[in-house]
Amino acid sequence: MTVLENSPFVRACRRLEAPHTPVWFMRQAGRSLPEYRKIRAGIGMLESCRRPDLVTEITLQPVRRHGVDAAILFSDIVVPIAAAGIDLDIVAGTGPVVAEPVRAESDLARLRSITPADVDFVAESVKLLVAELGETPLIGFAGAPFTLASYLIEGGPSRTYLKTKAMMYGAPELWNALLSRLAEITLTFLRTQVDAGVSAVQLFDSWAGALSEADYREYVMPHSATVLRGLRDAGVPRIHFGVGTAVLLEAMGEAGADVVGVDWRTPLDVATKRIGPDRAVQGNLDPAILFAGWDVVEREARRVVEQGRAAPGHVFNLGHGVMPETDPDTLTRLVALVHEVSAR
Ligand code: 1CP
Repeated sequence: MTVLENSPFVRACRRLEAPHTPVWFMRQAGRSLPEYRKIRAGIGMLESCRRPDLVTEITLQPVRRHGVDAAILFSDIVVPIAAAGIDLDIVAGTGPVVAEPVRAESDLARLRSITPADVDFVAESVKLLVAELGETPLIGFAGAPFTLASYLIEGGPSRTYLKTKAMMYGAPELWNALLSRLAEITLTFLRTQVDAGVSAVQLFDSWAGALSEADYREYVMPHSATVLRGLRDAGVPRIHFGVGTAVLLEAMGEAGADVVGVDWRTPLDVATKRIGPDRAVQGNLDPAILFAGWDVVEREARRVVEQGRAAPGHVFNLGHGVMPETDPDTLTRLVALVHEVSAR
């Protein structure tokens, strides 16, 4: 095992005292960085995810620039489903687009199981990164079954998840067959990353906030639990994140998480009461705050650090990903501020 147990990030995930509140940002690698735009010029998103030299360089860029406490593997949630045989592309300015959406029983055959060999480029990237990163932990990640299913069923990004919900409520057998297959693929994808040396994993159920708690518990949670509980003995902290999940926080913890990601709508002290004493929290500065001027950023970041003290462990992050238009210097300054105001 190569889990960096003594790093502030892993210690906070495990609810142990850390020298300062660790900080990293969802989407810290990406279009906010000029060095990212330069290296990606003319290379498709999926292709860059499959090239370990590019993955390594892009993952390291925000670590060098901002001094964050963790790196996150440069990849995308649809990488394993492309490896499973689904014809898809990641279209600039849009996101994942699936050529033939999954709508019927007969479509399930196009979603095969995967073996670690199908995503060998990910294992190779992780090994290169672990060697380069030294004392900085690397976070592996995957999309959760519900969020992946939403892209497969809708065929691309959606605001309403109409077709997704129609299948979930109207064809529960097909729904459960699809989500079971996705859970199995996701578990293989995350195990491959753990075996290659990541120090933590994050399961992104970005769009689960579209559901009520009762429906989340009935139709989604069992499949996310297959993934998270399947990693119980993997030895790495498991982070479980979604957007707009105020009413789901307790269930998302129960699904088998060590750390629950919280968006900006729920203060961390309130979130902690819901999640309970057995799990750490991650979050939750509104990414839009970064556009309001430094005085506001400082005030709000101090508030997040303060409210995070109510939790048994706190990893500072944004409430969702870095917007592409963000000034990277603001992020660098924010990392230094969080370290300074939280130093013990
Ligand atoms: O060409 C580009 O630069 C396209 C933009 C881009 C990037 C940089 C996409 C398309 N994906 C990524 C990388 C990515 N995706 C990372 C990198 C690691 C890091 O955080 O630094 C991660 C963690 C993801 C995960 C991801 N992809 C999620 C979950 C996180 C979240 O933001 O909620 C989701 C929902 C996706 C789908 C996706 N891929 C890309 C886009 C624009 C989207 C969202 C589309 C939509 O709104 O539905």
